[in-house]
Amino acid sequence: MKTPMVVLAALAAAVAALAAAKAPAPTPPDALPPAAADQAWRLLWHDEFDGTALDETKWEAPEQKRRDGWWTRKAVSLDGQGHLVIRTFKEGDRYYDGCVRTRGKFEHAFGYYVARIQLQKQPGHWSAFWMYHPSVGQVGHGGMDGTEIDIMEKPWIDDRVQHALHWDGYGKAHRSEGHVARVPGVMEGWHTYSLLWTPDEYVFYVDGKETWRTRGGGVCQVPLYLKLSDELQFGGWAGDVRQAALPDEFQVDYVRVYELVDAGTAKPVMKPRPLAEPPAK
Ligand SMILES: [Ca+2]
Repeated sequence: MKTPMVVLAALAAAVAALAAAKAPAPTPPDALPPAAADQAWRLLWHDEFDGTALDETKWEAPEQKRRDGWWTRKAVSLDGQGHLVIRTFKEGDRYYDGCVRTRGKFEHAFGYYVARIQLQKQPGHWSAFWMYHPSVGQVGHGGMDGTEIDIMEKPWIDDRVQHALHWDGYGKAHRSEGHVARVPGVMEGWHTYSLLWTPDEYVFYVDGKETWRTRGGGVCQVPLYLKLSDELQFGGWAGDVRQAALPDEFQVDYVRVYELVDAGTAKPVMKPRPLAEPPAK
């Protein structure tokens, strides 16, 4: 029995190496966190936003009222130069913006999640790169059974970037943790926003530099889907969109998800921990 298993393992490793060699490395390359000697990062899912139409095998663009505006598919486009564009605009009496999400198409736990984004210019609305699943609404087990992970929220048109976690729903049991990082120059040009999510902790980065590390909520152990969204309000967190010179937009160069695998077998190494109640305060 021993020899075939060894042969199979070697074959699996060879196939994994071949697959890795065949897939062109995305550009620009990502500064991935260091992996252990016997482990490697594998690109699991990505969209480079090439072409002229949103890839609907990967994303859906919901249409609904959202805060003081409306999410519309008309706000979501590809520019033909490799970028997703999410616009904020006024038409008639209504303010519109957009959202894309991988609900039901790509849902995953753990790994390294990165998006390269050029932010909006105007006040009154906020861009965000985040992860969500309705399991966030489950009260109990802290955030282990579902956590909203806000990798980047940008309600301010200055150097501040927010990272945040929300769990146990959004009602009385709601809990959250957040951190505001200062990133000089973040409003200009392209920047990456990323998350290392392991079963034990979250590490947040801007431009590959660590900005926050936490175990908030006990760390989510279940899959979440990806969201890129804009939200607007008539006064509030980001200000008043009625004061903004519209249209405005933010752009996304790519979203990539890497998983940590065994360098020999190419099998994922990060496994969920059993759910537990958070310690009593
Ligand atoms: Ca919970």
